[in-house]
Amino acid sequence: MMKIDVLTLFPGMFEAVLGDSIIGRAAEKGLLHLQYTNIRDFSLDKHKRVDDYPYGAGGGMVMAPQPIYTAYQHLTEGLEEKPHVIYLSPQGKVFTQERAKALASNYSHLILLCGHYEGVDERIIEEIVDEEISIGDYVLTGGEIPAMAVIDAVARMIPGVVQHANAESESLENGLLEYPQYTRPPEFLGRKVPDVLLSGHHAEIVKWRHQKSLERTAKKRPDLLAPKAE
Ligand code: 4F9
Repeated sequence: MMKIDVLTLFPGMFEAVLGDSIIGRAAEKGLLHLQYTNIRDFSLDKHKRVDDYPYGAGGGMVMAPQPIYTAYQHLTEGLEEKPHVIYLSPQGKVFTQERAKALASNYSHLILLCGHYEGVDERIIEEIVDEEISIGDYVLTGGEIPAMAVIDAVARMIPGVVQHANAESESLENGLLEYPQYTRPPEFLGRKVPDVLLSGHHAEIVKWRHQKSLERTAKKRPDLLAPKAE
C-alpha cells in the first residue's frame, strides 16, 4: 500500500478536491493512504506564524524552516525508511507520465511539501527535500494544485485504482496522444462515426487507432515524436 503525506497550509483544499474523486474512492478501498498535515499546527510561534521576512530584503515573505521541519519530524519519527520528499516548485523538473509511473513503482511513502509566498527557506530544501517537481512553466499561488496533480497521476498508476481494461494503453503511456473516441449515436449533427469502429473488425480497429494516434501526435504535439534532449 502506498502512503502519501502532504505538508500544506491548506489541507482543506485536498479534502475538497480529492475526497469525491476516483482517488478518494481508492483511499476508501485501502489501495492508498492519503494524509494531510497542516504545517501551521507545528509552529512554535505564539501567534502560530509560519512565514517571515526574507533576509536581504526584496519584499514578499518566506516560509520559515521551523514549522516545516517540526512537522516533517512528526511524520517521520520512528520510521525505518526515510520517505521520498518532493517539493512542488517551478524550479523542479517538469512532471511527466513517465515520472508518475516511476514514483508509483519506486516508493511506498511520499511526502509532498507545498510552498507558499516566495517559497520555503533554502535550508529546508537542503535538509529534507529529495526532489523538486514542477507541473509546468508558470507561477501559481502555492504548491497545492501541483501536489494534487502529482497525487492524481501517481495514484492512478497503483494497481486497482483505475479499473477499466485499457488503463495501460492510455494517452502518453506509449508516448503518443490518444486516438479519437466516439459513443452513440452513430450520427450526430451530420457527423458520422468512422465505419471501421462499427465494423466489429478488431484488428482493423487497432490499426486505425494506432494510425490516428500517430497522425494526431505529429499534428498537435510533434515534440513528443522528436528524440529527447539530454
Ligand atoms: C509548483 C508551479 C510546481 C508549477 C509553487 C508557486 C509551482 C508553484 N509547478 N508556483 N508555488
